[in-house]
Amino acid sequence: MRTITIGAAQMGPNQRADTRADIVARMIALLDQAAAQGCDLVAFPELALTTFFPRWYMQDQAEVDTWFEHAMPNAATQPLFDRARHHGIAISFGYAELTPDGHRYNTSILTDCAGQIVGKYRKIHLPGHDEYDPERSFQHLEKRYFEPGDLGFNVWRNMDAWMGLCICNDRRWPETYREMGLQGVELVLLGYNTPSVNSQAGDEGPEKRLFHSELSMQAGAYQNSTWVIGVAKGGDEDGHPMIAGSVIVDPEGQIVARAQTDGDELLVHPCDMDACTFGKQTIFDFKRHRRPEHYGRITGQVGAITPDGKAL
Ligand code: ING
Repeated sequence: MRTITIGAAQMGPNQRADTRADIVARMIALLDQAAAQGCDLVAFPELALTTFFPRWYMQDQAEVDTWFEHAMPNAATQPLFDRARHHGIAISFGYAELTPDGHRYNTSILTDCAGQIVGKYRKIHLPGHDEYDPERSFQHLEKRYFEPGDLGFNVWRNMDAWMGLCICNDRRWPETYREMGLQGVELVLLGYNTPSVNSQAGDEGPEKRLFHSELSMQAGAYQNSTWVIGVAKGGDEDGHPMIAGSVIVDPEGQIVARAQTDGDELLVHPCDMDACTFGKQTIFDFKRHRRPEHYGRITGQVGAITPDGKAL
């Protein structure tokens, strides 16, 4: 048994006016709860330190950059790293990263139990658009404010397990999990900020959004025989509702813990990393069953092309 007791630290809304200190204090409170419940690792959401600012159209880069972190850890987050190290708890969380050479990413990091960063991921699948869209009931400007991630999908050895990171929209793409599955991943940590409604299709509400969110993570877990921890930042941010629905999914795709609220809420589950092994050695023994010679389109094409040559 290689059991890691994992806390999924769902966060309620971060308002535009909230300070980093206000937000980090809430994260530390969740971390203390996790320590009291024996957690070894705690996962926080995407863009945990701020409101989901890509919903706002901004033209002044200086204003945009107020939502970004110039270093990690930094003065605002050092108390979080210090508390995690004090508890001996590994953490992961997402934030907006501004690199010293001026690149901007939607980023997530993973630490070991001593508070050292052992993994960094920059979001590859950026949803939304890059210019103001008057047709939308609200904006989703991740393509405006972030560059696509440049680090790929990686897996790191941490706490005697193979761990990987992805972020929000990445969870909807099977390639995300398979890239990590082909590295033997046993634990995928992902945060998300998912609007409760579709800005382009009024009939898609929170129920369908929650269904798609769980479907995607359950499939990814099952098809790669890995644990998947999906952690929401939910609730009403400045009048914009986001789904909650954080889950812990086991390597057979079963949801073993699910958030009941859309606020700050800690899910805790003892996750045995050895539970990944049977699936990897049988139904998803990739070396015995996969046929990459027939998968050329998956990396050879970007968009769909019908047999009569029509690009969709
Ligand atoms: N948010 C959403 C997500 O992928 C979205 C955007 C929602 C895209 C629903 C498509 C359908 O969960 C982020 N931040 O990626």
